Amino acid sequence: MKSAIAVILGAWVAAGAAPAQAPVPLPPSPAWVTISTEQLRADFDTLWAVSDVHGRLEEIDELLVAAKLATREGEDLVVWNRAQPRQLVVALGDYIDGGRDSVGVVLRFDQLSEQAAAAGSRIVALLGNHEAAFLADLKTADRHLLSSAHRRRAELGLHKRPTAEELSNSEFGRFLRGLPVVAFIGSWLFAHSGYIDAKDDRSAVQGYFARLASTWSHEGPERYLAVLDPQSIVSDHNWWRRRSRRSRMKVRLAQLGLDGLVFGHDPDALGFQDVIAMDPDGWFIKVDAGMKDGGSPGMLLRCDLARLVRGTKLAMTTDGKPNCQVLTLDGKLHDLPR
Ligand SMILES: [Mn+2]
Repeated sequence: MKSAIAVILGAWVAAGAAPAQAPVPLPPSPAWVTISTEQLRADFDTLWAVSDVHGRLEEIDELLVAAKLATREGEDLVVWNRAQPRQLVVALGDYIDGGRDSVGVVLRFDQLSEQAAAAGSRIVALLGNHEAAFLADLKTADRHLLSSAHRRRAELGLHKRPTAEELSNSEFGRFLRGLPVVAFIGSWLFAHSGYIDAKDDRSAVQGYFARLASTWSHEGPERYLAVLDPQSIVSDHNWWRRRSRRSRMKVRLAQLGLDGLVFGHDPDALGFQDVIAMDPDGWFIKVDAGMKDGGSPGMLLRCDLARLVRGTKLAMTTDGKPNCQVLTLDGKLHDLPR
């Protein structure tokens, strides 16, 4: 017969007093960036996210200036604000296609990433399906992308009317080929679509990411073809529509020690059109604000790390209230809709 102490001890362990499973037991890979909660707390004060800028250079410049992440040094020159250290900005992909300056947007993130790193901040730029489509098959480059390359030819070191291949071999292509697919930041996953197409058990979820890393170890078009699969973590649309899928996503995230997902890709995700929003349970934040078709002039997710960090985890809410806010072009902060 079990002693009373063993029963109490069993209940205590089951209640979660056992040592927590280490979050994200995944080996390093160029397919992802990992920033632990400890590292977050040591290096940053603010976590920002933006998604689906889609060639809208003027809008993203204005937003970054409104957020004081960048300053304007001329009509077409925006640089990282060196007076604002300890900022972590996650860009969730789809820099190109839509607005008229796709190449300008990519070069802006490229330059700002370097300037931010030199000034005690960091930009983590992730891959979107539009970049993957270009890198998988240069023939998909449309005339808007190529005319944006033509206008930016001096910066790219290219001659008049560059081809998609020349664009791919320029700094534009070099930056895009360096983009990882996902970021594990604290206890949250960041990815363009975010959908994890795996069974719910721990080994299936770990195997899913092991396969992604193995695909990513081969450079070349096949890695981009893989993430263009309609069920991939970069390309899946509308997974968030069904409650059953949302609950299974929570299970899969929990298998990695995670408790949140930040994603873009669908401007109507979670039932909110063209605004950054959170689901009522506080597990998902969608960042696509519909810049592609001009649904909004864009907005930034802003999270104060002092509010967010709880031990080794990040908390989306405090007493049911969202911990992050939304910054609009006028520089004002708003409550996150849910
Ligand atoms: Mn997309």
